[in-house]
Amino acid sequence: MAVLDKIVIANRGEIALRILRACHALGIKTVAVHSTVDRNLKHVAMADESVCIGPAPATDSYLNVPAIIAATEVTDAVAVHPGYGFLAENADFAERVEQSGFIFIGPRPETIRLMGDKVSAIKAMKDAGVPCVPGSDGPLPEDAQECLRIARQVGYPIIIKASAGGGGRGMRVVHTEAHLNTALQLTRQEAQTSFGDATVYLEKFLETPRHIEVQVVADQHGNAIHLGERDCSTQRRHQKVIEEAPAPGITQQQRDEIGSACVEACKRIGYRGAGTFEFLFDGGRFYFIEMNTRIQVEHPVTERITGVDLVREQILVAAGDTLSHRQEDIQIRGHAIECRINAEDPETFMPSPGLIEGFHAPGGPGIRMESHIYDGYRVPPNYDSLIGKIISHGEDRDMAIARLRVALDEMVLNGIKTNVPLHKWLLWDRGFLKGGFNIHYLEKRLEERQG
Ligand code: MV4
Repeated sequence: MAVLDKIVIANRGEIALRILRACHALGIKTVAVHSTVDRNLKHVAMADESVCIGPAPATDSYLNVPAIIAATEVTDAVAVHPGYGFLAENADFAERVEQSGFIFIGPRPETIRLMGDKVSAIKAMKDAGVPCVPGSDGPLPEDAQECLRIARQVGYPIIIKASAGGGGRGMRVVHTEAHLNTALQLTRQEAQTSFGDATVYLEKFLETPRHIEVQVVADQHGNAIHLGERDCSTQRRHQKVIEEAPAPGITQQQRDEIGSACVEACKRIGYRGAGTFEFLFDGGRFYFIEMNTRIQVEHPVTERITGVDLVREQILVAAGDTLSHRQEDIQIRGHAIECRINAEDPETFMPSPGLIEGFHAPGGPGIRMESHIYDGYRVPPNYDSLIGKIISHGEDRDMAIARLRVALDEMVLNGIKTNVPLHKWLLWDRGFLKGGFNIHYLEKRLEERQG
C-alpha cells in the first residue's frame, strides 16, 4: 500500500477536491496550493495545509513552477498531483518535480514529451500496432512538390496539423490541391508563433467521425489495463459538453480489440499512471489521433461503469504499488453519462462568473455530483468556467438519461448563469437520444435552434 505521506495538489476547483478526497481516503496528508483569489476554495479548507503561491493570473500561480516546487519543499511533501490542465502535461514541470526529489503523479517526463509531440506520438503508436489515420507518417518535408505528392497519395480532403498542437489547436482542412500550399504556409507560421515549432504533418480528413477515447492505467512493474471507452462526441468548439460510457454501438469484441492494442502500446513504451488514447471512430474503425497523459475531466463515467477509482490508482502506482485490478476482473456494468456544468451563458456561451446564491446538489440512486461550489462561493473570472459535473448511472443508457434529467431538475444553482438549460434541452433531443452521432452534431443542432 501507499508509502506516500503528503501530496501537493497543484490544481484548483473540482479536480483539486477529487484528488484531496482520494488522498484522505488513503490516509495521505494534503497540501493545497492556491492563488490569492482562491483562498475560499472548498479543498483549501479541507486540506491539512495550504500555501498561497501567487496572484490570480494562472501564469503567476498555477503555472508558477518555482512557487509550486518551493511549496512542496517547505511543507515536506513527497509528491505532486497536477490534476488536468495547467502543468499536467508539461514535461519540463514533471522533470523539475523529479529533479527536486519528489514524485510526479503521472507518466515519466519522457513519456509526456513523446506524447506532447504529435508526430512522435503517432509514430510510437503506429509502431506499437495501434491503428492510426492514413497520412504523412512523419513531419511534412520543406519541399512543396513532395508535400503535393504525399497529399495526393493520401487523397483529399486532408487535414494539416501542428506537431506541437493538439486538442484542436493548429489545424487546417484542405479540400483541393489548389489550396495545399497556402494552407501549409499558414499552418507552419501559426505553429511557429503559437508553439515555437513549425513542424506539421497531414492526415486524411475524416468528415463525420465520432470521438471515442480509451482509458488506460499502468503501474511501474510492466502491468497495464484498459477500462473501456468513452464517447465524447458531444462537443462545441473542442470543448466537451457531455461524455458517456460505454460508447453506444461498440461491441465487446471491438472494445477488447482496441483496448488490447492500447494496453500493448502502454507496455511497449513503459507507460506509468492513468492515460487516454483519443480515437476518431469512422466506418466501424478506430483511428488514433492523440494521447492524453493526465487524468481527464470525464474520468468519472469510466469509474462508474467499472468500479475502479482512477485517482486512487494514479496515486498508488506513483508510489510504486502494482495495479489493484487485473484485466480479467474489469467488467462494464450499465451506462454512465456526465454533464459538465459551466458558469456560462447557455445561449452565448460567454463566461458568467459571480456569486452563487443558493446551491443544492442533486442526489439519489445512480447520481454523483463532483463540484467544489457551495452557497456563498464566488466563481472567479480568472479560470476555466467548469464548476462541476453531474454523473448519472443506470442499467442502460435510457435509465442513465432519465436519472440525469431528474438530477438537473432537482439541482438548485442560483446567482450565476450556467449551461444547465442547454443540458436539459439536449437530454430531450431526438438525435442525442438515439446516440452514436458524430462530433459535429451539437454545433449543427445549435445552428438549427438559432435560425
Ligand atoms: C481530425 C478530424 C478529422 N480528421 N483529424 C480536433 C481536435 C484534435 N484532437 C483532433 N481534431 C480532429 N482531428 C482527422 N484526420 C477532426 C477533428 C475534430 C474533432 C475531433 C474530436 C472532437 C471534436 C472535433 C471537432 C472538430 C474537429
